[in-house]
Parts: sequence; C-alpha cells; structure tokens
Amino acid sequence: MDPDWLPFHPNPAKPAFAVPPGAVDAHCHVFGPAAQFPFAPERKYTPCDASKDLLFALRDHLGFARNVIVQATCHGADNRAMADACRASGGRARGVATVRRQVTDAELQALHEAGVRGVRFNFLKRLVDFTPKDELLEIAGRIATFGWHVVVYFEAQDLPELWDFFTTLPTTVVVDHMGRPDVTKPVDGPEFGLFLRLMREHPDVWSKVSCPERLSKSGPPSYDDVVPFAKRIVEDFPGRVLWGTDWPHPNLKGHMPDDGRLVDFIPRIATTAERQRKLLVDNPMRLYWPEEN
Ligand code: 0GY
Repeated sequence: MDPDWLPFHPNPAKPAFAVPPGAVDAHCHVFGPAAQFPFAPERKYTPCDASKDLLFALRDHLGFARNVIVQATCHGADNRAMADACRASGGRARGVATVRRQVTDAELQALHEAGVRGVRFNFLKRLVDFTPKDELLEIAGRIATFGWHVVVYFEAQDLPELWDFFTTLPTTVVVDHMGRPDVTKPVDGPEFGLFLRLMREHPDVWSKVSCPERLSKSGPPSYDDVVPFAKRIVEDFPGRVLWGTDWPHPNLKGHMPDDGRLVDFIPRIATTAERQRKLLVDNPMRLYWPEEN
C-alpha cells in the first residue's frame, strides 16, 4: 500500500441518528480518479482515489440529500474533479474551489455554472506553499462579485496573525473545523476564547463544527474531548454553523473513522431538533442554494 494514505472506511455503519430531510454534508471531497483527474505536482500528500459515484452512494447511505464538495490541496488549483462531480450531481452538490491570481473571469464563470460558490484559502504549512495575502485579497475581491464566499483553513495558534486578514475579507468567511482548536486546552481558555470572539464580533464569520476525528486526542469512537468545543459554537452561533463528514478523510494518520458513527456525533453537539435543522439544512441551504430559500 502507498504509505501516504489510509483508505476510507469500506462499509460505514448506518447511523442511529436520522438527519433531517434535506440535510447537507457541507464538507467532503472527491479525489481523482487519478487516471482521469491527476493529482497536482505540488501536492504534499497523495490520497487514494475517491470518486463522485462513491461520494453520492455515501450521501444516500447516511441519509443526506446534498453535498458541498471542497477542493483539497492534493488537486491544487485544478478544479476539474470537483467541478465534474458538481455537474454530475443533478444540482445536489455545490463546490468550493481553489484558484490562483491568474484565473480568468471566464474560468470563474464556468466554475459558477458548475456549482461553485466559494474559494478556499489554506494556511496549513504542512499542506500548502505560502501565498501572499495581497494575492488572496485580490482573489477575494474578484469572487465577491460572483456572490461567493471564502472558506479558510488554519490552526488555532495562527489566528492572532490572521485576524486582520480574515476581518478585512469582503465576503462571508467560513472557518474549517472550528479553526482547529487544541482540545487539550480549556474550552473557556484564551485560545478558543479568541475564536469565539472572532465569531461574536464578526457576524460574517461562520464555522464548520466538523472533524472530531482530526481534533480528538481521546480518540474514537466517541471523540468526547471535541464535544464541548463544537457544542459551544452550535449553541452560541446556531445560524452560522455547518457540518460535514470530511469523507474520504484525506491525509489522516492513525485511524480512519466510520462515517456512520461520525453522523452519530451530531446530536451530541446539536442537542435540539431546531439546532440540528439549522446546522444541517437551513444554514447550508442559505449559503449554497440561496435561490431555493
Ligand atoms: C480536510 C483536512 C485536511 C486536508 C485538506 O485540502 C486538504 O488537503 O483540507 C488536513 O490534512 O487536515 O479538511 O480535508
């Protein structure tokens, strides 16, 4: 086996938790197949193939209605696999792309027509090479005219340095995986407090309460140490949270989660039917399918 990747779970459980009708898995990926959509030469890891057909089968198995497919770094700024999946979904998938400064308006328009509604800026040094902030701001200004938003991925210790950049962006800003808190630190401590302050003071900032399997130190199957962090965000900002499986869990070391059990994490962090409906249906629909609202 290629030592670079763990394969995704071959037969995830049927979740005990029934997601509400119309639920959106708002953070997942497609990879390749590499023979059709090669991985980017500048990638920092090589995943396994994870096709759109398998993603759509998982969507149905878990009870979701729609997907938001996020461009991952292993495909660089070549959005073909993601856009192909969006186009093939019959309107049931939207996309988040990665673009460079050189992207043309015609290319942005084609991505929009495929279903793209956002771009992702990734600040994890282990995943990407550095891009100057003026280039990112220029991209943000251009995609804002399409009505898109910016998805950001960073680690908690980098938030102080990134704060001014995030709060300058002219769009809604969606934070991946709660800004990757160190869950061994207190939920009421200064580090997570800074992230809560970002959301409190900036109503355009949203958060995905996803990826307990990446953040947990206590580990599977229950990821108990992540619950207080995600639950706090859902309770404080019920109208600005999203949830996703992160299938096929790229670049994950150690263990591969059972996606059915990940769905069972949801009622532990969104503890009422109303919070669950906002998290899984109302919020993602407002951001990705506003024309249906
Ligand atoms: C995720 C998490 C990771 C990878 C990527 O774009 C990516 O390659 O996002 C990670 O390694 O933490 O959201 O899929």
